[in-house]
Amino acid sequence: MSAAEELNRPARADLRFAVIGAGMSGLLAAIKLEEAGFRQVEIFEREGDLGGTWRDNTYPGLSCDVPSHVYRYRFAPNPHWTRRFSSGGEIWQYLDKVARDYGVRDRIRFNSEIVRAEWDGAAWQLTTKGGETEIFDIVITATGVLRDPVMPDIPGLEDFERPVFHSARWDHSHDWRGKRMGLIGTGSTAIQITAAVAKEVGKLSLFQRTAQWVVPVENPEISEREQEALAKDPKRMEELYFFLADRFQNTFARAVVGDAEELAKVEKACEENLATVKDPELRAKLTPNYQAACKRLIMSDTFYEEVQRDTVEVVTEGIERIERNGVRTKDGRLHEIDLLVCATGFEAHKFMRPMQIVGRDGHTLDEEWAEANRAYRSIGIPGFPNFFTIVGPNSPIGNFSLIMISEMQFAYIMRLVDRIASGEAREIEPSREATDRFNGAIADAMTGTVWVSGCSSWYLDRNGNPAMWPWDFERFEEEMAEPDFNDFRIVS
Ligand code: N01
Repeated sequence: MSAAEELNRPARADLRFAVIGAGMSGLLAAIKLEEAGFRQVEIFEREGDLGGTWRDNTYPGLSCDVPSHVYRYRFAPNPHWTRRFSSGGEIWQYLDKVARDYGVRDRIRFNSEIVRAEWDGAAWQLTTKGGETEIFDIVITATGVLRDPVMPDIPGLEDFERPVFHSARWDHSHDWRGKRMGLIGTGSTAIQITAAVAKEVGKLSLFQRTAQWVVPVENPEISEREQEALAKDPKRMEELYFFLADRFQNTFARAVVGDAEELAKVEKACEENLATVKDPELRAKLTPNYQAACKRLIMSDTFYEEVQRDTVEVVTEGIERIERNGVRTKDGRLHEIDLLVCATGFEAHKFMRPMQIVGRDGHTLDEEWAEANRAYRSIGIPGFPNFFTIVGPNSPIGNFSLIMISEMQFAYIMRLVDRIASGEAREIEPSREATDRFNGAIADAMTGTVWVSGCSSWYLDRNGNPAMWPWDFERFEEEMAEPDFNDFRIVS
């Protein structure tokens, strides 16, 4: 360690950190903790590789619907994105490169699922699936949101004798080209798959339970010349970052939290896009009966074009059951298929569970969240000292670049960690009163959002409340700028 680093070392650089998860936000935490001078940082990853959602999802057509030049770490600009919205593979490569460049990859403990975390009155005892235990002063969970796939609860699924898999576990050993594919679901994933496979599939039966609004967003290539120009001009990349962030924050992100004018623009764009479907019968099938952006809005400028191909049939009749060789719909028809893909979403409200988490006085997270997942500003939970969460409940997951959100949340967490590192606090956790106040304000503000305008979506928790951020970006920036230490229970 250099003399300067030595001087900047926090008083308690020997603090032991556990970072749980090596996806986008876990990598961020590991890199930033190291940068802050902490040397005892263990990164636990359940799977055999890093990258979280960008590792798990490899389906045809996968891309991110946040522009790449803002879907990156602030500290690691990438001039080489090849499209405005890059492919999933490219994003995974970016994360992998950042992890290597910052020396984190080699330190990740892969295939190390943490099954239990227990506060023993002074520290956290973590237990891996293999039964090993280790002690840490601070735990940071970065376990993601759309992590555990949900297979549809349709009778007969186990009887299907041909390849069947979830979209987030795509089995590339089966070539779908020229085959009859069944695709259940019409969320962002299924729409991207449809747009990608329609041209080459033998036949695609798209089983749609609910129609979706689709806003057309172009995805042009970024030429090599442009990439080189960006590489030579970091300032331009920085300007691009802020330009894109600003556009996102002031259009779509405002539309969903009560800006009627912006929402009207989104609705108009969706309606005009839908009007490009020529066949009135197909158009009627694809017409949603709820307000645009109530469900997560889908961005695609190719879906309507591709779904009109002769190779695609949109099946709106409900599914009765799955049989040996196909899907039987309620009208008695058997849709024979060679390969079935379930793009049926994720368990979006589990957060760090099924990990068992036992906080102060034996109080468990399952007890704490028995009625609803309530955190303080998404990052902490009363009764769970020195335990912090990136992208916890009510994070702005659908409205902005999630990387930017993680960075802001992590910077906030670091302000709390500083208190512990400086020796001012031994334990820090949000107070119950502050957490209740925060969740009360969230509940009040939710009534003005589009998510409660009458549709079902993965945004809604088991009580029907959106687990989202109901305010604009400025409010998020304000809340993340500086912890109000009056809102915390601090033991010194
Ligand atoms: O999952 P979903 P997803 N029988 O939960 C249907 C992000 N993402 O993987 O609407 C029949 O949205 C279900 O029907 P219904 C993005 O945030 C981003 O597509 O409930 N159908 C629905 O159509 C996104 O929102 C990107 O009636 C069943 C679908 O399955 C989130 O991930 C790309 C069913 C599930 O849709 C999740 O998207 C991909 C059943 N039993 C994903 N069960 C981009 O960046 C469920 N469905 C572009």
